[in-house]
Amino acid sequence: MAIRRWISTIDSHTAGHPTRVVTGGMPPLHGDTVAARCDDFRARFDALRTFLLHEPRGHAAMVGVVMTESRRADFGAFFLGSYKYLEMCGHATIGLAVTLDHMGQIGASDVPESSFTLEVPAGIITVHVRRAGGAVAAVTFENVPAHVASSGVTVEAGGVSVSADVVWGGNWYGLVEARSAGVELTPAGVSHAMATGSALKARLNAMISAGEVPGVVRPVDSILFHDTQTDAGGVISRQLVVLESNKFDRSPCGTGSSARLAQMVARGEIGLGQPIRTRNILDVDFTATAKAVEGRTDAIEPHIVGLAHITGEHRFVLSDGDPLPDGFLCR
Ligand code: PYC
Repeated sequence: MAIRRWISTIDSHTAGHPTRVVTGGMPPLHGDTVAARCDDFRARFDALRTFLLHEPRGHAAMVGVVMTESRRADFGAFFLGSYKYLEMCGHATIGLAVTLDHMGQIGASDVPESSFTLEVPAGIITVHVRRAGGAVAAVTFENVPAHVASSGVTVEAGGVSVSADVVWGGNWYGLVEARSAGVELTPAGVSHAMATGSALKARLNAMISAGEVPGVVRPVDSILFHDTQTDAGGVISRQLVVLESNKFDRSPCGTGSSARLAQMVARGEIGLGQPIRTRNILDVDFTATAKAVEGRTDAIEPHIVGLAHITGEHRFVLSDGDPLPDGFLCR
């Protein structure tokens, strides 16, 4: 069998959502910043994204991370989605931190905590890895500032009429109360949530491009459905992020949790420094805390804590005569 291409990866999952970190086989990229290198990759090598993320090597929910040199931080990385490039990705940042630890790149396993800065297209973030008993026990990332851009936008689509807040958390989100959309935040409710969420996203984005949503110019990447609960441990935001009609975030979503923090602080539902738990439909939590941003009252700095687990090490190849070299996705 003649091999025309190979790419090696280390895969992990963060609260159920997959991350595929590329460890070998990528071409050199041009650009002074990580955002510029991501643009270069997109212009010249987008077929590598679909090769790695689409079927038969991946699937709609797969997220990839390409590491690249940074002149401003300890590491540089950009995020590949199955449909688009992401400016920031929280679950994949946690997956990357655990992968770097697995590769021995961020300190010895008996060191209780290692920290590094990471340049991503959205900006520079700080990541802390806490270890216990020689293994990673928690990863915290201090995200780019999050803010509410517009609140109380009425969106009618998918058979429902809801009120959405448009919020930046490293990606753009439309935040919708799950109950108001008839969405159930359980594994059994996922198909209905994806149909309703993708219809709401399409309608909200049509409103944004028509200039009907004051203060918002960029389309939302996802709809985040949420419900608030409390228990003896405090506030829980149960949530489900719908990215596309066939794609939802299995994790509580790092950038979505950041957006949710900004919304809850803006509404006075939580205070700065008050940790909440953001919980996915599989009952796995992140801990999320809003911190103040110096010189800004309209934004918060989200600190998100979670954990990832390595699932495999791969060497993906393209063999001669493969009829689907770029992979495929079916909606
Ligand atoms: O965790 O930020 C996140 C994320 C975005 C898309 C998928 N996961």
